[in-house]
Amino acid sequence: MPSQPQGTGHHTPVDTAGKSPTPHKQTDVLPSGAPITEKPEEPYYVTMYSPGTVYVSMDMSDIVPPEVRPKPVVPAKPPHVGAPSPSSPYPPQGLGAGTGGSSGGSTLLGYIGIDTIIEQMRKKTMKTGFDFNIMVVGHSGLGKSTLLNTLFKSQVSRRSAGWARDEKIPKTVEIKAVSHFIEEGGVKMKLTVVDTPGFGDQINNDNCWEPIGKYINEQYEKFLKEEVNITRKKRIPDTRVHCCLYFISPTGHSLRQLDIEFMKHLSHSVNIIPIIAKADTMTIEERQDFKQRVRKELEMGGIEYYPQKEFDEDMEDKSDNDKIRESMPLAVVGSDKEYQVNGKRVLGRKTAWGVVEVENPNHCEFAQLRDFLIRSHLQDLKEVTHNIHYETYRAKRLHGNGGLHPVSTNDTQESNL
Ligand SMILES: Nc1nc2c(ncn2[C@@H]2O[C@H](COP(=O)(O)OP(=O)(O)OP(=O)(O)O)[C@@H](O)[C@H]2O)c(=O)[nH]1
Ligand SMILES: [Mg+2]
Repeated sequence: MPSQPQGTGHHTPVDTAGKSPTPHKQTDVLPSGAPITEKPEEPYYVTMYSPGTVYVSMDMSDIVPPEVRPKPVVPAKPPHVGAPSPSSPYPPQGLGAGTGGSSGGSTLLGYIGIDTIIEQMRKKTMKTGFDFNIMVVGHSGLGKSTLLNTLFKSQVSRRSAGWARDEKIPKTVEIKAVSHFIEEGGVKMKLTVVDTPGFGDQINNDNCWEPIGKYINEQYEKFLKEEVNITRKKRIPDTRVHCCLYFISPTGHSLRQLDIEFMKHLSHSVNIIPIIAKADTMTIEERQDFKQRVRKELEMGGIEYYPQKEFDEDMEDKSDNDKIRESMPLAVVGSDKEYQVNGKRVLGRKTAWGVVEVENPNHCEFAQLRDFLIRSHLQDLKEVTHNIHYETYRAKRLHGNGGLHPVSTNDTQESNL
């Protein structure tokens, strides 16, 4: 496993580009009220790791040793911090400028305004937007395409294949990445979903992970090529897969050899999140037993999945992630059909004995998966992709290439394992 490169984790990237994206066309509205827009012909790219990124160290003791620190010079923190105006009575202060004293935000330095960095970053990010690339992989018919639609409460997978709303989702036959523009609460996101054909259908299923591994590495290669270009784009288009949802068949027995092979081969190239598909086909007890067995098998096989223990940054991180790891693999149900339950419209699967509600935590763990993926770990998934998986690929690639020479397109490495 690669060691975490220096300078990661404790630094906060600040995008210096800050250019507004081109306006986009609105085509649909999510049930949650978030409009979805699609504009494949003129993609807008956002990356948190663009060239020109400045890393801001938050620890002032790095900058000024205590013995040479000047006396506090700045007045106490003004009452309306966050949006300094040109007419502000508190002009920007450099360390060591002027004289005088105060007992402001810091007893030593007075108020400098460091806490406004967060607001500045928020504004930039609101302008530039986010991108997130998610892939689904697993045996055929496990509900991969369906879950993509469920996750983003939209017809993302259907749209990608060009189906109408009421048609049955067809079998996926090729790796297909489609981008969508989602806006919620003023925050823009370019979401790319990568749907893959189910594997396990072939007579010989050996190496069926290869096309997926190749796709993942091709995205790293594209990014690397942009990085080593003499004239670089202001923002490198980021098509790297930030998260791979791996669907496990709800057999109740054990993992298939294919599952183990896939995860073993790709867990060092991409963030794999194993999930149990079609959880509505198991009883609560079967589900718990199966989850436990799968965890044990993954451990015995030495298979790392996200969130990887070795990348926990501190005790708080560890304790949060331990809880997640203990509940893995989450058992989910997917559906893009809505039903009326207790006067509310919910996504669910209608059976003869009632509706299995996708977002009801008593029915399955879909809501937990969604919260984990989007509401708590989205940024971390991107950071681990960039700082660990991409870095490993990049180091091997450049090393193998004898230094920082531009690399040829046809020269993508098969694997960065
Ligand atoms: N019981 C149950 N059925 C599901 C669930 N999710 C999807 N299905 C059904 O399973 C069938 C296959 O769903 P897809 O989403 O096409 O599966 P897939 O994994 O994309 O299949 P491939 O494209 O062939 O790899 C459809 O009939 C879905 O309605 C689920 O959570 N529970
Ligand atoms: Mg499919």
